[in-house]
Amino acid sequence: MTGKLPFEALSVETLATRLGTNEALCSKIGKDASAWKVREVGDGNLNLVFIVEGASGGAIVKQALPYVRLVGDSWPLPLKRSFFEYHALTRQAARAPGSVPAIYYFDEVQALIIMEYLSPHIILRRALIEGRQLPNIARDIGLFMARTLFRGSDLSMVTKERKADLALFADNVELCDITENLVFSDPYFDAKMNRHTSPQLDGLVAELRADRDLKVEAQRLKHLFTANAETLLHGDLHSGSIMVTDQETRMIDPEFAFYGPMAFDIGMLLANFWMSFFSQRGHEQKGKRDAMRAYLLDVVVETWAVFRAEFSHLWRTERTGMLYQRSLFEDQGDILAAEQALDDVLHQIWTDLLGFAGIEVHRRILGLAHNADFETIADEDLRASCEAKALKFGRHIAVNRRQIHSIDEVNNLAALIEQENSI
Ligand code: SR1
Ligand code: MG
Repeated sequence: MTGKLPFEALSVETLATRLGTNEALCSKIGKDASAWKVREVGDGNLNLVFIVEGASGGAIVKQALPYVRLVGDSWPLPLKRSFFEYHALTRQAARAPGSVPAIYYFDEVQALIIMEYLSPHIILRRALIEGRQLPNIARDIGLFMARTLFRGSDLSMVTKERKADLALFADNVELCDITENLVFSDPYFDAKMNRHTSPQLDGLVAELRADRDLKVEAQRLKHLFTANAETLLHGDLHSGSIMVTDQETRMIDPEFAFYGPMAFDIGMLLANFWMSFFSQRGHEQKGKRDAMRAYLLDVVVETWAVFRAEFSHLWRTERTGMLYQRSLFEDQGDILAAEQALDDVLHQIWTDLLGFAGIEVHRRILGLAHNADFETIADEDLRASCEAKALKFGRHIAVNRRQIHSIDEVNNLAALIEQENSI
């Protein structure tokens, strides 16, 4: 297939014909397209994802559709998200080597990316639902976030290059629009596509939607999201965007990439660990999950610790951008001032990530796009009880984020809410 043909959505039936002469794919999996085995495995909300296996290996073919897959063609969505995903993956590969799948080929017109087939990796969210404790995720994700967020910012980049990149990703308008509405606004009023476990959560949902402090905080965070173009974000860093084995961790799916606040990726990610924590009770039929709950809280602590340590390391060794220049600090012999500035930056990230985390919890329970952690709990009363605890937790950390000073404080709150009988 050449890049000149008009867009056509691939299918299991057509893929081998359309990509049978693609050199990048043939060189990875074998030239005999008639022997290729094709499966469509996309379980996300937006795209087609195929695993293609040939005589000498496998590859992933990911293709954007001109609409939101979850909703259908009543919600058009531009194909150019594939372009942003491709460019985000190349930057992440350079800034955090080994953390994303290798790219073999990109076709802008067909909106498709051919990339490394990660096997035997599975989606992190699935592993956590199954109760699997992965030993390296906190280290790997903490490093990924520190490296991509620091190296994509004015702390590190050449300012002209960063401004050009900012302009490039500023065009990812429709994907930002999804986040702006689905994450920050829709959960807090009866937006058309919202749903929640009903009638069990009706009362609590009404309470949250009438909560003035919460709504103001959500809009402050939305303001931060849209106005603080601090670094190149992954933009959708939840446990469904991470693939794991016991040893390895890879981040995937950065089609929501754009320049935004550092705290967004971190808050969204930690929220997904906390949601996993609150959902464990719904998955306890096959054995107690106390150890899993403890593991998840440890993962939160370690992820934040690794992020801080690596970010601090990069601050001390790679601060070559226009912000907090060494000429003002270290070069004047004032190392302590540089450390004070680092503390200040980390403190701001901390405060904001709690807000983003709280809002992410709410939107996964009240909005359009729910997550499997809760959705796979078949008993609706049990699911609602898990969700109610998560909602309460999310509200507390979003509204009180400026008064919360440590990750242990947040984890203690989660543990206390989990032990409450009344919800
Ligand atoms: C309509 S898209 C809904 C959600 O799916 C993606 O994975 C993002 O999280 C988005 O918010
Ligand atoms: Mg995705």
